[in-house]
Amino acid sequence: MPETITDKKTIDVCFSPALLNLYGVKDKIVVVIDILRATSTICVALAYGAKKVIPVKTVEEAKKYKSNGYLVGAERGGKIVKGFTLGNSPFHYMNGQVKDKIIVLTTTNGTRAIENSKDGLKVVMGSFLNLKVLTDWLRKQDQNILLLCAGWKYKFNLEDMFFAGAVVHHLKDDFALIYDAAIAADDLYTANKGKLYTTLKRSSHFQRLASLGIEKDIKYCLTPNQINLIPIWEKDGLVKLGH
Ligand code: 3SL
Repeated sequence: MPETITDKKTIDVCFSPALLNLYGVKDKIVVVIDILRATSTICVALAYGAKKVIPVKTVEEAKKYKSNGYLVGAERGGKIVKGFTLGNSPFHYMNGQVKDKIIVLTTTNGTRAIENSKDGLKVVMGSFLNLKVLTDWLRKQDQNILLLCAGWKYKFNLEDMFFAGAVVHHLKDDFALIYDAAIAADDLYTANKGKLYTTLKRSSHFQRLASLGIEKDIKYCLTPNQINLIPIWEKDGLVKLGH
């Protein structure tokens, strides 16, 4: 179905931020996907009362915010960056300390993908944690959608494609799949939806996090519909949609 002969809204998937220049974002809703773990953790921080999450690309920027008194999380290679007490685990943001605070976060891939998407018509965060509320909202939007997978250092990641497939799967009656990435993601999800954990177990980032002893984070991030909000970009950071 070539693009020119559909008058339906479209949904497409970009498998790496390195490919983002092939897709215009200005006229699309961009859903940033880094389910392990940045976009899951951002959902958690807002669900536990953070006012805003400001994603920053570099550790240097994060340090500046920290020295100005902000609560700052910093992760590289799956670990908390030296000198910080918060990293990118959703569990770091589940205690009272984030309530009513502005949180600053830098992660290896996720926060960079968010930065790169800022020109999107609307920019929202997707994760299994907020799958239902996200897809219900997206279905009602009258715009084309781009699902941007954060990947790992610009390389393709299976878990982000899997989640993109879940979103496509839930929306494909209302949106046209005009390019093959959306079809491939939907196929991956459809074939494996009952075995999320085992399908992703071989993936490189699952293995990376497991080798750091954080399977608890993986299990939580792969549990659908724990959170009933959508983080959306507004001015300089991510806030709860409709806050
Ligand atoms: O790459 C990222 O942005 C992170 O989500 C990676 S990690 O899960 O914190 O290792």
